Amino acid sequence: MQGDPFYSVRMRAAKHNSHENGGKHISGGEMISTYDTIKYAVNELVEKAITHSRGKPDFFQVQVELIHEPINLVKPLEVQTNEVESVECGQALARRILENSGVPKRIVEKAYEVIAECSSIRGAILLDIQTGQRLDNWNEKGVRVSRMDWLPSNFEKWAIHQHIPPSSRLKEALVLATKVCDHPATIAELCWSDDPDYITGYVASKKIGYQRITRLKEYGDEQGCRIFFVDGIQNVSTYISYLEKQPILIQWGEDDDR
Ligand code: PML
Ligand code: MG
Ligand code: MG
Ligand code: MG
Repeated sequence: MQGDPFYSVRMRAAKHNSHENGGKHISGGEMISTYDTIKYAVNELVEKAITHSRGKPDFFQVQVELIHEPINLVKPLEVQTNEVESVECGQALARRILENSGVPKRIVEKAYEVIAECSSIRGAILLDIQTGQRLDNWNEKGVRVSRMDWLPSNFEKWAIHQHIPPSSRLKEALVLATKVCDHPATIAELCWSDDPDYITGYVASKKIGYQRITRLKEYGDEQGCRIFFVDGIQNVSTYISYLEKQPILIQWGEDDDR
């Protein structure tokens, strides 16, 4: 995009100490802003940090950084909501959708073993669908996808058109999934929230879109999950650098849905 410069505005909040000193992760957030709207973006992220269901943070950081790279405009993934009656049905559906997206069954099983082992990871896990190996080896940290947003007016237009309530949670998750799935090495993503009061999660892929599943865990559970299933990665650090550094704005037009 040409014209005014853009800034990445990001936040992370923790309790009982900073993340790097073993604190409990409370919340994170990503926005892209022009200079004129930086103070609103910072405000929104501070609001998110201090009103979170995982607790009151005693450490948080907001970082503002000029974006030098050109920003890619990407269409949002198609969204579908799958209503399920129980966590068991939801998890069974998630496994089926992963397989339909091209993740072999044994790798899906492997992913659930990894989830059980990495209960307090705050970023995403990268799993190779050929070998079942975890490609990020940052343990508790995982990979943080950054530099992405969806301008409010365009998001609201999209939400009205889709008859979907315009929640910021859906927006943030769909922005992230769209960025991650736009990379050719991403086969699928599996995610559910670490917030105790939010039980809807999703499986996303370029092939099947953003498939919301209304129950992937029980209320009160603070264990979340975010796994990127990847294939054919020659250079892990180039892939991670895309996730962390490539700036992306989601942009939707009515014509995209015809
Ligand atoms: C999160 O809260 O961090 C992830 C939320 C995933 C699901 C969002 C939705 O589609 O409702
Ligand atoms: Mg950012
Ligand atoms: Mg959360
Ligand atoms: Mg579309």
